[in-house]
Amino acid sequence: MELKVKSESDVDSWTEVKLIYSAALRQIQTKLEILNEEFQYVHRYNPIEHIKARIKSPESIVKKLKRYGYDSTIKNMVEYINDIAGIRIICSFTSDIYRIADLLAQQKDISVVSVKDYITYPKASGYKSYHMLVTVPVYLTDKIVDTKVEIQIRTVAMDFWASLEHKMHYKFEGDAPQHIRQELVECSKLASDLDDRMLRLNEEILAISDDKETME
Ligand code: 0O2
Repeated sequence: MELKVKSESDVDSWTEVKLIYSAALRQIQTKLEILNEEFQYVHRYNPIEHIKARIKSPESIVKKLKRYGYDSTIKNMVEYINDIAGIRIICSFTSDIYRIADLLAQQKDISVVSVKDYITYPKASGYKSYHMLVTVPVYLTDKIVDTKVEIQIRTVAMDFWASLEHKMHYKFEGDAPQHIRQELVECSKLASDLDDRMLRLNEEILAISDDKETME
């Protein structure tokens, strides 16, 4: 599977597209690292466990374009594929997810295009995650390109669940046995319960350490 190359310059365009999306990813990644460091300094903890960034492979882009009914051209991929540049932020607690999303949305050079809150409104499969589609300006020698980046923010438990469900989806090509799907829905509930309990425990631990500090 290959992107249709209409002219020699399309090859250059793909290289340029990759360069621009990589630059956009790096910018968001740096912003997140700065926010995380500042958080550590001010609040003495890191809301971000880790970050994964990737550029979607040409094969996956072509597959998605096909699914959407578009020809595999550079123009179509830039216009219709929102997750060429994707970044996944893994947080410890659900409250951190909304905090990070707000902090990103407040940044002057980031424009939020759309938000999908699959945490408040989980998918029927049990999928939970917070998705933001943003644009960030990439400054090139002769132009500024507002570049789309898809940001997924989730807890460690949500990520663990999503990885297994993703594996299942590919293994059974979307036609998984009912009992496995059902078991996954139940696991998603268990993961949510774990997230809620860990959040409550963390708040209790913080409150106790705050009390201790005031007494000292
Ligand atoms: P892959 O293989 O991970 O790249 P859009 O990107 O907006 O055009 P969509 O599907 O409407 O398309 O966007 P949405 O709902 O925000 O989902 C985008 C990505 O979230 C998906 O990318 C998955 O990575 C992830 N995702 C969404 N739903 C599920 C789910 O039920 N289970 C799991 N495990 N992941 C999910 P892709 O391109 O579909 O797949």
